Amino acid sequence: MGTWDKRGDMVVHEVEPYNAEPPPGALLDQITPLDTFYGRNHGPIPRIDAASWRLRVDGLVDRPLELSMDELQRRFPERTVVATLQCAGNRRADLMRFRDIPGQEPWGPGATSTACWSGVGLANVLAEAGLQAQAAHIAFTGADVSQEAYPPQPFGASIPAAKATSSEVLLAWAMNDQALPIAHGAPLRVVVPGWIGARSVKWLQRITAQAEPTDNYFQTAYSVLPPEADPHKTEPGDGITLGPITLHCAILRPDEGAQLPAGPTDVTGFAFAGDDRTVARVDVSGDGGSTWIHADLDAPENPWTWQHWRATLTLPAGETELVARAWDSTAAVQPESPATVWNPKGYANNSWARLNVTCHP
Ligand code: MTE
Ligand code: MO
Repeated sequence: MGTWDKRGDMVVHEVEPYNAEPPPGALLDQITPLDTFYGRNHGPIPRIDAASWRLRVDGLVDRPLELSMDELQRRFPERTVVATLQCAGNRRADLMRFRDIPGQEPWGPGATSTACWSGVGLANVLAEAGLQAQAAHIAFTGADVSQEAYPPQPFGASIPAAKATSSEVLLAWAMNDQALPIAHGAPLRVVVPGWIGARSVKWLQRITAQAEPTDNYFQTAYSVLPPEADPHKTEPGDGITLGPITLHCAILRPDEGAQLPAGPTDVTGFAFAGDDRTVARVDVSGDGGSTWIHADLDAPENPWTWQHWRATLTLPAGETELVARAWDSTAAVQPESPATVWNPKGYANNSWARLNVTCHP
């Protein structure tokens, strides 16, 4: 196995920095194996000496901290949370088919995966530092320097203090009961359940409490711009900065382009509501969206984890479009088409999942 220790059938969008997603059929398990978990990187993996590594906590706090891994593990209770990570660029390829998005990776539906994360609650560490009243945002800085930013800078993000002090946000050193792999942010990464992957900063070095969101390049880079905007000539504030994930779903089986016998066909996928919502219903169609049946939907494990679903459709001979759409606990439903949600950087495509199969009599 190479540096990335990934399975052989990953869809690799970029080798350096490594950007790859598993094929949809590999996401049927509730917990994604480490060798299958998607990877999204903006720069080379930083070299960190675990022995001399320290986490700094500073800014608008009463007691700035500097913690070794040993101190983190001894001073705070360990916590485990199952959570789905999802890149904001997931399913960009479907937006690109509607209208091109130059210079961005054509992610399919696999830029998402679920792990069982262990570490300490960010809330506990912030409580130890003593957040001051004006500390409305918590900023994270990683150790990797990205050339995508001008001038090059470490990857960073921030989240509002209200989210940062909720029980589900972790500083994680383990993934699926194993040491966090270097590729996924060792020695320590942030996990912000229900929010876009870009806020879960890997190779964490520093946590800063501040009055405003971070001015790190990647905070506003992950924004939905109006369709007419030129992504190279935008000012901070031109777009909607992404935080909570939007309701979406994916069809995992059958495969795109599959040749199947006509008749009863099992269709499987997942749906994910994002933020602290859950999925309430998934509709599945075997005729391009003319008629629908309700899928059998798994109960939510918690609000931050995908829910798998399955349905049996009776498919006629010939070419057929399978469609799935999810509804969430607020009764919101996914938009029908990529045309509605197209944006210049290709984020947050949550239009109905569609896939073509051919059935023989
Ligand atoms: N953290 C750092 N330091 N550098 C990065 O490039 N990529 C972010 C986030 N955290 C990134 C990062 C993005 S865009 C996503 S979607 C997730 O990490 C991907 O996490 P994974 O590679 O563990 O799947
Ligand atoms: Mo991402």
